[in-house]
Amino acid sequence: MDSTIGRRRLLRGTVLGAAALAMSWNGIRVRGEPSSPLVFHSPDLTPFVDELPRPPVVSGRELELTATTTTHRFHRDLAESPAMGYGGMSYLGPTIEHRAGTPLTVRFANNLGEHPFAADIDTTVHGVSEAFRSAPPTVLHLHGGVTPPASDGHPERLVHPGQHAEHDYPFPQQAAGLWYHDHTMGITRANVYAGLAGTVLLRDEFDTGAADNPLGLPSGEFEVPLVLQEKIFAADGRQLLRTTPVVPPGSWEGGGVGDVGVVNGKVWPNMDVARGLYRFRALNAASYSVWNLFFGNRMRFWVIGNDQGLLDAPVAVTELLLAPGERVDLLVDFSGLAPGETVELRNDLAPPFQAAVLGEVAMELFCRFRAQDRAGFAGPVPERLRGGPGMPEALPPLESPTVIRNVTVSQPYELRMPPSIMTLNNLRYSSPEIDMLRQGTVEQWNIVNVTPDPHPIHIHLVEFRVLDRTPLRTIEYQAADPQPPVGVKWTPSPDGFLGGAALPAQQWEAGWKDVVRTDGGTVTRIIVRIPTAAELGFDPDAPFSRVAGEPVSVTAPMDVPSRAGTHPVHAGSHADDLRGYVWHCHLLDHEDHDMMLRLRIVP
Ligand SMILES: [Cu+2]
Repeated sequence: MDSTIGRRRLLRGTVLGAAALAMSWNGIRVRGEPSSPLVFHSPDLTPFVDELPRPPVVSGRELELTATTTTHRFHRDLAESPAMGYGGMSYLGPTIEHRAGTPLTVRFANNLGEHPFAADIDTTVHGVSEAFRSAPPTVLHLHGGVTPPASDGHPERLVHPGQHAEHDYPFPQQAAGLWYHDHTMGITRANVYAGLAGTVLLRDEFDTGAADNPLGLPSGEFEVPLVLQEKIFAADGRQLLRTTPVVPPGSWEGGGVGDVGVVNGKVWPNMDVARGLYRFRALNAASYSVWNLFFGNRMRFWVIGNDQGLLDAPVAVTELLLAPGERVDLLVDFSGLAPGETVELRNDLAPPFQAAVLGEVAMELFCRFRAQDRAGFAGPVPERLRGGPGMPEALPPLESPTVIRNVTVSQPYELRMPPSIMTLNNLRYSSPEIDMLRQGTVEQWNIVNVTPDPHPIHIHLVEFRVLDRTPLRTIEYQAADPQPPVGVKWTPSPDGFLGGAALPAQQWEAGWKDVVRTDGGTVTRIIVRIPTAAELGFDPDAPFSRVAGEPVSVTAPMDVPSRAGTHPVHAGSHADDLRGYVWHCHLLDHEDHDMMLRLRIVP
């Protein structure tokens, strides 16, 4: 069993770990089959007893958004759980609806009390201090927003309890389903899991969201955001951040799957639907799991858009893979159901190696739709969405890259659970080797994933297109240029180590993206367009203060409470001002430690 326990954890946690193992079995009932003694399990819960909530919609040029600690009931038969929410909600946040190209200012405030996962915070992780337990900082990131650096929600620009930050969003981009969530250095996984996430529906003159929209898409009650997550609950109703007793309390886990589906904040909810077409804006807001989504009756549905906007035309599918951070814009036709007939949204993708070795299994159910008598939206599935009259321009062909950038996704050689650290380019977050992307260029990123597991890679500010995925002869690749100790950049070219034919991007992932699923042992190629300051309307390389609410070039006090970067291994970024953006794995445990690097968009 030693080989499955983190050595770093073992040294200081053997006794604690054994105690946790024993206590977990007294306190938590096992739910269903199969079950593993190495995984926590939710109590038995009856599905479909709660109605699917629809988050309230807010809009306007100036919004206030406050993060608060709350209690939230996830299921009729569960007691209330400590949680976090935005904008007065007990969990998640309101849906922000906004017109692209019009500025939005969000006054973001931190009103958080003691962290619901205070005992689970790992202060050995980069940037995390003891104070985060009682007075958690938070950072607001608008995922997919084309946002000036000072407003992007840089993970080091912490907003502490009692503080606020102004975020300016010019949105020089097209209609898309974006989302906002916490991005705090080292505790993003805890803050998002607690509830700090919400949907943004960005509109434009084509995708207006109104009933008379020129694309003929369902709107109003027939357009529904689905914030999809999975969780584990304790018998007392508390949501559990931990997934396994193998890792002692207070230690970074590296990620694990849940055993119940949560949609818009409720466990396995029901939604009564009219017998017609619906538009679902689905988001994988989970910490760790990639899902293969499908309907229980295997009915066909249509993908009309993904992360950054609409596809040229709807793509009919019966299932699709959705990784954390990714969004899909779906049309689902319930007109074939008889009144009272039901169909579930399901998943059947088994968890990856790292979770499967603990006995973790797929979380198979999200929610149920029950057909009403009434007919609903009667319009057909549109034939085209782009490139015709009253439509946005067709997606442009892929541009030829002028820069080839090899990046690696890896964990150190070791047989342990969890790994001691996850890395991009074999570097820590604090590495001074910052990727410089030159404005106006087109880059091809060869994302070389040498782990056995999928990792969704998200790049802030830019949009990209997915080219293809090619199997990598991983062992030979690593043998030819062995991975040095963490901290030494390691990005060998995959040329000469490809192990098969390139699999082109799926038709439904052909549009503009900001997250790409990179599979284990695979080279994923994306084409990244680096925007210019003129195109953006702002300087993407402008420095900004690390202290929210203060101007650039203040003499930043070195005694800011809970100041990041105190860990001796990680103390690498102590400049007063910040600059640029980040790119990272969107598995939240991974981005916390340390699968996140800084990047700059330079002239
Ligand atoms: Cu990852």
